[in-house]
Amino acid sequence: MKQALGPGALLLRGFAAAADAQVLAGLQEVLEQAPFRHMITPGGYRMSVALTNCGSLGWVTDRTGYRYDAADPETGKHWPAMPAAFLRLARDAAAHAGFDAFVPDACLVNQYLPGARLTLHQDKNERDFSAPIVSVSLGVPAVFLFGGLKRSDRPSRVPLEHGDVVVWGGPDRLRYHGVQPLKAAHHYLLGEQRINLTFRKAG
Ligand code: MD3
Ligand code: FE
Repeated sequence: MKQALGPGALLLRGFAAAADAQVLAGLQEVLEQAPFRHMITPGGYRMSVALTNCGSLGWVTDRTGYRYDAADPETGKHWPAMPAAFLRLARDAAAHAGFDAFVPDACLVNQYLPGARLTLHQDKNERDFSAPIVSVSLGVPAVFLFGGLKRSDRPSRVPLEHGDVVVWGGPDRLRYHGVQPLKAAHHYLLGEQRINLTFRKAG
């Protein structure tokens, strides 16, 4: 089922559910090479969300700022390759939203445990804002905050559940967004965690 969240934001409820086992197998391979870790923001705070990356570029933050980097700062090695099941899912979801031939070069994997959250922010470290962003939610449900072009615009609340996919593009690409603190719950495949895969064309 397709639901428009804005002129360029399409929610595909349950789109990833059929492929969840393949996606989670791909995630295990990524985590063996690049485990979840808590990064430090430029302001000096430890993120409550733990993260890792796969693909040729990964999103990283430290005291010097936010950026995309080909290397994992923990090891100095390249990020793991994007699993085939990840690429397929991102490409198929983008195509359903009208973006043909979406080939992401970066997949940020966020891990939320109870209490973890993402404060309102914009994604603007990418080179090309014309490419969409595809976001895949797995595990424990969360409340997504979808704001406006100003931080002060009151966000709407969108519940996101296991298998939900959102494709963001065009006029909604620079909207503020965040995730409310995760409520404790259990998911039969993922236990206490929520995982979000965010596919981007970053380079
Ligand atoms: C709306 N992650 O890592 S991506 C992030 O659930 C991030 O972990 C969210 O925001 C999460 O930066 C979901 C959803 C997303 C991404 C880009 C957007 C929503 C967006 C750009 C514009 C508007
Ligand atoms: Fe974001």
